[in-house]
Amino acid sequence: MQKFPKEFLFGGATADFQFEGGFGEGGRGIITHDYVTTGNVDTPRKITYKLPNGETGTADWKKDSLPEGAVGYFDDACKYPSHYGVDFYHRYKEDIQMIADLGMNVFRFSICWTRIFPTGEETEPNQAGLQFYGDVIDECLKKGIEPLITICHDEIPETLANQYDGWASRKTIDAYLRLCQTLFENFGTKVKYWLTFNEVNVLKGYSMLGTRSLDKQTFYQASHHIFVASALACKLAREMMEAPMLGTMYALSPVYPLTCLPEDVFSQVQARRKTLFFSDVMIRGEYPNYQLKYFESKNIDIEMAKDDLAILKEYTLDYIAFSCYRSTTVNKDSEYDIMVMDPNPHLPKTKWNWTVDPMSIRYVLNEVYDRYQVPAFIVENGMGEIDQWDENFYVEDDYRIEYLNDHFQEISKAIHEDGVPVLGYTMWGIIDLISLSTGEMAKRYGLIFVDMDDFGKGTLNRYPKKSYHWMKDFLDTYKEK
Ligand code: BGP
Repeated sequence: MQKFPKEFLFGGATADFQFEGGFGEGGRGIITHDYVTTGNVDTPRKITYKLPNGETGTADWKKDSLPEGAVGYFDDACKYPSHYGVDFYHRYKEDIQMIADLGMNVFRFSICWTRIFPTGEETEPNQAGLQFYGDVIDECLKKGIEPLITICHDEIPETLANQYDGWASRKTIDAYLRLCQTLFENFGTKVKYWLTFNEVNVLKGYSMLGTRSLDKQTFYQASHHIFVASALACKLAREMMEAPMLGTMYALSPVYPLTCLPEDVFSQVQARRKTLFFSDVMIRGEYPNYQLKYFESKNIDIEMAKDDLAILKEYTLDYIAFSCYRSTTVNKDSEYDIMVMDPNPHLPKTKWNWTVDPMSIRYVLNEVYDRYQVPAFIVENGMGEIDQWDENFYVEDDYRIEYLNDHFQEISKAIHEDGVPVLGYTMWGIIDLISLSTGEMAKRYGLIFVDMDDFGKGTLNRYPKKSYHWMKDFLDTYKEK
């Protein structure tokens, strides 16, 4: 394998509500994810809600919309994973040290919006929240680690969701920009790499967008507001910081045609556009024709303010960031949904049906560079598995080592054989954390084992896995000094 360049950023990635804990501490307000209960592959996660007439119920947070007027609420009998995370809030020094000891030079984490603005509506930020993230940033810099900040990772303050229907309202743009301005003001001299949003192409419903309805009109209207918010964040960043790098993160695990039947191949083009539409708007700076035709055919009418299109055109992103875990297939009869797996007879799968496809990462790197000619940053990739540990909490995760090694080879080829400019790689959940899709702890991605189970029980102590030692050697050998 050809070596990764000296300036290549190699590190780990996390998200606040899956990792931080510290619920209710330091004046943190409630985010929509705080209402989502735990679950696993067999019992999908639920949102608990309350109706104006006092009735209560639960809804599947992936598939159902909440009934009219429903808002999230807490029920003591349920487990809420975001409330405990894996306690990064109290253990950040130890965690950052373990990452630094690997020889890594970047750490991706996200800001909990309500640590900074507890309801999203305040005009003055919460100092305790700023202090916490300031301390995390300083700790990273002290250890030679570049902080990579996701400003908004799939969450929204509950107040903005309940009062305004979240991103369905333009009011949320203003609230988001207040957050950006505060972050740039406080951390602008220390942080260069920013992500305006996480997986912006697969945000859905109450827990992620703060919207109660899942219909297409609401979804695309909310997405439009996010596009404008992100573009205005770029504008602000360039006014307030010296040479910031602004990206947005997209879920880009690729889709392949199931066969070479021309209809299957064209289905793939159409399926991929459902994903690339988002980066087309935010990097090329305009709504593509295929999407305008789609809106027309579905009677979707996006309400825009006078300057919106000009703003999108002018303030585009500096780089494309993406997650890539697996690949799926599509055929002429598929109802394509990026989250639904169509089988690929050539690839093995994990327990969660995620295919293992190292070449997918080279494929995506080439695809996005051909399309946009901006640098790429792989900010999520990794293998979620059920680990077994011995009495010393040692995990022999050879499957993860193989997965990572195979993916790194493909990234190296994209850099050295294809000439794609790749800024870096942050592996997802470098320290075991809670799964987004199922709320489980059992789906572990880390190089570092965390002693906690699906019900929040355990010491939360950290232990290096076999893959931790492997990664240290790998970076020592394959990263230019
Ligand atoms: C991405 C999210 C992450 C993360 C990851 C793995 O979609 O950005 O927050 O969790 O996927 O998914 P999961 O946790 O469901 O295994």
